[in-house]
Amino acid sequence: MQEAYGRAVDAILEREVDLVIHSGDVFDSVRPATHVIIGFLKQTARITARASIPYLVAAGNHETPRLRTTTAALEYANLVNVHSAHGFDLDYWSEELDGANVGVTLAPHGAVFGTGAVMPARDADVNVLVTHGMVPGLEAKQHEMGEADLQSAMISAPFDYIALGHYHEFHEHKPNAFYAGATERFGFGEVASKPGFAIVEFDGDGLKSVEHVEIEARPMLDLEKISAKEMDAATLTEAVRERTADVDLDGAIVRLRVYDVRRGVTSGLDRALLRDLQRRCLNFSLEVHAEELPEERAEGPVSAVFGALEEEFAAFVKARKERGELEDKFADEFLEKGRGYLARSASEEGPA
Ligand SMILES: [Mn+2]
Repeated sequence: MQEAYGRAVDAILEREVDLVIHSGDVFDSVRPATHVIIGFLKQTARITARASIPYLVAAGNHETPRLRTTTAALEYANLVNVHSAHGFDLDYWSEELDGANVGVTLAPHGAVFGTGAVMPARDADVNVLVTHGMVPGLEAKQHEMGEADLQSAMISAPFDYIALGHYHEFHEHKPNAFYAGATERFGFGEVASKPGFAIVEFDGDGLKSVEHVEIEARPMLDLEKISAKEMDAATLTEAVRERTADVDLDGAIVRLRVYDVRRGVTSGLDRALLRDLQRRCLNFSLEVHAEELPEERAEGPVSAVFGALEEEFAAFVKARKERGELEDKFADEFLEKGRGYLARSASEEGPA
């Protein structure tokens, strides 16, 4: 993730922008690992400290503490002159940039609930709103626990531009409201995504243009699944070799799923072949499943990585019930209890 962010910073510096806005989920948790924080600060300092470009962040759902007393990791960003809004209130920033008074209203995840209409500042020449969540009507395959639905009252105020965060794709919601998209792909469900950021230009009449700038993403390959029903270790080794033979694996994130694998077969796989694959790929994962090759669903090879958690859980229980691993009565109770816990955890993460 750090590498992708560094490439985004390279591209941003090349474009000689006047202001950088991050619309949230800088970090994927309230307490990110130290090397993740350091990596972010190092790259961000190239924009703020070295190039003296102002940098604003409105926190997303992942990095917003549930308790007001918890310090958010985004607080560190202030050390490299980032203006970050990661609390539970709206924030306003303004500065004279290139002869125009630019006013930016930051509505972080913690301030989205309970905030109704937000109005542009009267004395700004260019008015921008930054917020994080799902816009109404967005048919997303990506759903997460604790995400916020943005109220249309908030995002229909007459801002020159609304910078939206949360959805990983570059997406136009309205002519003046866009998701910039993520700088990295986060799972096999996003194989087709184009990571990058948005360059937004203004002139005397307001918004002039919005352009998606792609950054180089590491290749992500989901190889054709193998059904190993009739295979012993030697034939499965050959099948893996065949699947990976004519593919450009170097530096890629690669997944190969094998189904119907009989007991003891994987321990006999050719270790040298696996080591070679792991060496060539940035990440090679051989997923071994004892169950049968699932039938492809109509929507294609979209993985469950970003499926709604509740759906995933229900599918998990259903599959085990059908295979006889769970007794019917227990499965139904388990499902109901689990759903209850999920709902409770979602509401605890919400407005409270
Ligand atoms: Mn988010």
